[in-house]
Amino acid sequence: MMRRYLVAGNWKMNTTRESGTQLAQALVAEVPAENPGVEVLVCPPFPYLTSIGDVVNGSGVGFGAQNCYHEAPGAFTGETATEMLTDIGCRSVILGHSERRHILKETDADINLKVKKALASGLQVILCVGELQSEREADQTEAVLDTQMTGGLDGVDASAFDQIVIAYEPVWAIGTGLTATPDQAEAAHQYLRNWLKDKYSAEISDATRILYGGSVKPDNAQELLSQENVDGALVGGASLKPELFIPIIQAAS
Ligand code: G2H
Repeated sequence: MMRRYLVAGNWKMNTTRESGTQLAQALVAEVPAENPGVEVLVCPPFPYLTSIGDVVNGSGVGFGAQNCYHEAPGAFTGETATEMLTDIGCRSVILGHSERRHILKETDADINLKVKKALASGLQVILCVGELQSEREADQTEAVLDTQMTGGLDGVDASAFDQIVIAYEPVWAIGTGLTATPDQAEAAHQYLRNWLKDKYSAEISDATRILYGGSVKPDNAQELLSQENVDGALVGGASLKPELFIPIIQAAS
């Protein structure tokens, strides 16, 4: 099965209104409006979602959020409802990123509530999973991925999988300059694809995109993306510079 690549930029808590606008404009100028081989997405911080959404509107670049809350709009100070995201034309949300798991202490149960709410609102969910260095060294990588997949997708019906993307992000490779070798990435992606087959179906396993994230750069993108089970990249630091992000998109094209 041919899976369409997805290259998503996770801007994290970076950019200003002006620098984010310039970055989005540079991408819009380079990314073809029709790009059947690769879907391109940027995920700016919440305050800039609307303005970046305006910049990319009608282009080949989509925009997504980096988080959401699981409740409907109401008295939840400081949170952002999925209804607000869809209201501004946002079509995707990153959930379960390791920075939210490890710094903000989100649990698999928290993430699962958000996953189900985002799916119910029609958003594409990029569910991040990945092991710590200590877990890899203890040979626990597959056990960690199993726990995070099982917890994050608890109660999620097979019919929702056209909205689900998995991102494998080994925590030890995030923002550290360390990258999983193509073989290490491929092995984890293969595990995740088999997991989907065992828990859901061969069709879902074949069709679901599994992205790699963790210090993806122009010089390692090609080799990572050429692995059979790597269907794109979730890019942090290198997504903040057009001269780095555009070659990564081109490597997927
Ligand atoms: C992993 C990745 C993007 P970076 O967090 O989600 O960031 O490419 O900076 O390692």
